[in-house]
Amino acid sequence: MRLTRFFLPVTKDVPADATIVSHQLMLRTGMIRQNGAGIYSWLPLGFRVLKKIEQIVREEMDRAGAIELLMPTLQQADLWRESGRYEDYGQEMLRIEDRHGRDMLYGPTNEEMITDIFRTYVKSYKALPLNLYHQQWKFRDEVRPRFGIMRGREFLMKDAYSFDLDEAGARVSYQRMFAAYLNTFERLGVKAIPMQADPGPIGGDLSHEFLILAKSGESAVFCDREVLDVPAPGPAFDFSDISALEAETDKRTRFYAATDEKHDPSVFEQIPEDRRVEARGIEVGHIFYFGTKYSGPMKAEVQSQEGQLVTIHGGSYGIGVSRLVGAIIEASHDEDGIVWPASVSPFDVGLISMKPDDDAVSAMADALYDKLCAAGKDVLYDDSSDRAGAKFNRMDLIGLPWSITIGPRGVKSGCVELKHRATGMKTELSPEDALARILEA
Ligand code: P5A
Repeated sequence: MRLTRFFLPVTKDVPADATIVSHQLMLRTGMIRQNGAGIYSWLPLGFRVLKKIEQIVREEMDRAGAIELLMPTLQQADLWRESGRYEDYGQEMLRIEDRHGRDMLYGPTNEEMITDIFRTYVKSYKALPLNLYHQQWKFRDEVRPRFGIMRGREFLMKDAYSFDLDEAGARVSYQRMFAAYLNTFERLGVKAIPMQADPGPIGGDLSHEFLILAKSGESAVFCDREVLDVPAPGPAFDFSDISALEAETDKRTRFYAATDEKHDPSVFEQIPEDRRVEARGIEVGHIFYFGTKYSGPMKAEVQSQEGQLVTIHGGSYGIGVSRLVGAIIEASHDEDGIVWPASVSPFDVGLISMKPDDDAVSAMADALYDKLCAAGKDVLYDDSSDRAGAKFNRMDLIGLPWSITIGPRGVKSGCVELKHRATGMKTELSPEDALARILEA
């Protein structure tokens, strides 16, 4: 993508209510545009990151055996009357009336709708376990939308829903998502720690939040330092191995880790002092086991092997896909701007032409641009006539993992400058070697 053909409204103007660094950087780099309180447009740079995260989440859900579908944003109030949540949800629910006077709502979550789909089609134990998920926009009329997309009113969530014959099966499904989340966050380049959590309006008796440690986090968290060092299960993990699933969960849950709502100082103080971590965290995922909370009142029943009608046991599993864009920036930036983990970066490489009006420089830059693209890399090619300093600052601000600079001096010596954003390391080398270095990274 040539910068002169792209839409990248970089700006210095940041409103005073942008108090945290990720919000400021997303506005400065032209990733998002606020359209109303807690409501944002995703401009091209931000949209690219959102799509990358969505795709990694999708691949890891699929790997764990969940099946993707898509439910609408608007829902009928009647479904929520069946579960009893229509009244309970209160003012966070955006209620709408259609032209026929029917009560509708903009979905804040989809437990009722997926339970309705399930009960319509699934009648036998043979279809279980089943896990269905989608990635869809939600609306919650938050009292205090803040921190940009981090606590929005409209936000993108991945929500998965599991269906099992009994509690034992449902706990395995829960552990499967637990392990899948660890792999997902690992691939997104962040460390998210599972912590005991309060189920809130979703309900149930078993719930974990996944939190990224960051100073700007909304939750106070308390944990044993050891939990930070447990590695993710990894891509070779067998999600059908029930004892391995249990072991993965136990490896973490045996260490103390809780958000303030569940914090028990008397247990925390038994941890050796040098291992006690008191920090703040951003909640990027939340998983729940709620048994028959929805299947009971909504009569989601299947026939068991013995021919009996059994009410299914359910769980739901959320990831804050749009919140993750901000959370990743909170965890990965420096004084010059964003430092994207390679897996979610909006482009893989920035290519800076120092003198686009010089034919020799352009020829060298164009040739390298073509080679990088042919090798499957997404390149942002700065072919603008801006000053050198402005070009470098902008490239650092948007934080692509690699940048390559080509100027008249390099044309003479046959060299380009390769810069690694995370370490700041710069190397002079031939265009071929720069390409090879990027491809092997
Ligand atoms: C789980 C999936 C649920 O809604 N129902 C379906 C369950 N859980 S949750 O914890 O309430 O939300 C899941 C994740 O969504 C993100 N999130 C938000 N992101 C941005 N702005 C918001 N206002 C917001 N509210 C929730 C969080 O990452 C949360 O973990």
